[in-house]
Amino acid sequence: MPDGYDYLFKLLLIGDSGVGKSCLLLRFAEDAFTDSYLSTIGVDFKIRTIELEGKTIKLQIWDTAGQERFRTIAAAYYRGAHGIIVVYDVTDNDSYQNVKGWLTEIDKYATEGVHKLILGNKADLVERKVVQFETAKEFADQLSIPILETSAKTAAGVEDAFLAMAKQIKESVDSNPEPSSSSKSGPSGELIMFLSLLAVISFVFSVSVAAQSNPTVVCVAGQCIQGYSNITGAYSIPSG
Ligand SMILES: Nc1nc2c(ncn2[C@@H]2O[C@H](COP(=O)(O)OP(=O)(O)O)[C@@H](O)[C@H]2O)c(=O)[nH]1
Ligand SMILES: [Mg+2]
Repeated sequence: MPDGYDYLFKLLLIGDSGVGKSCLLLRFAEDAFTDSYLSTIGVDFKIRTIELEGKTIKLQIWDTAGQERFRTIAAAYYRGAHGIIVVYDVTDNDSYQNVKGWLTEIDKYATEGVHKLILGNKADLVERKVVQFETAKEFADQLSIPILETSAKTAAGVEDAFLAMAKQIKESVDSNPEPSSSSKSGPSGELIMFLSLLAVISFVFSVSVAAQSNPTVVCVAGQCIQGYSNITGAYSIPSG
């Protein structure tokens, strides 16, 4: 058992800004709550180890910033996640309407077969509630995505939500044993980085070779273009 655990699952929290992602993480990882906004810059993570069905599961939970400008940062984290939790605020209909958009982001960036969970947070604000659970549940059922209501403030449902996600992932890992429980299908981020770097190096190399003789043809990854090197050695592609 590596480092005292049987499984390592990476989870990701996404959803609009202000729905309570950081508070949910704080509640689950440290059993604490704050009334102030927790400013999240890009991504941040917390770890909590749980016991489930006699096994020790280490949950590494990544928190993202919901702002549009950070979406590209978050995208890289979708790929490594075993489970993604989409959070909306039950007092904010826009945040619920945007769940669809967040699910699209998952389809775009996450590994196929990633486990999903929708959470309607701030369930303690009963008087201000505008998104009814039945409505949200109907939507989630159509997509076969589990849904729960939580309150990071009172802690209601929070433990259940993360445990449900861990259970879902464990069942799937147990029924499809992979070389490592924490491995995912598809190339790793590191491999993609390495291949991109290789492509850049080979391009720079081809261009510098091309600069020696002009005009010439440069081929990168099977794509060939004809161009001319100018006096400074910079490479230019002829127009037309
Ligand atoms: N009443 C209530 N307020 C909450 C709850 N969760 C978060 N908040 C408040 O909502 C605001 C935004 O929370 P935060 O976790 O920073 O949202 P994030 O942008 O999604 O990470 C803060 O003022 C929190 O105190 C909750 O369950 N109930
Ligand atoms: Mg936050």
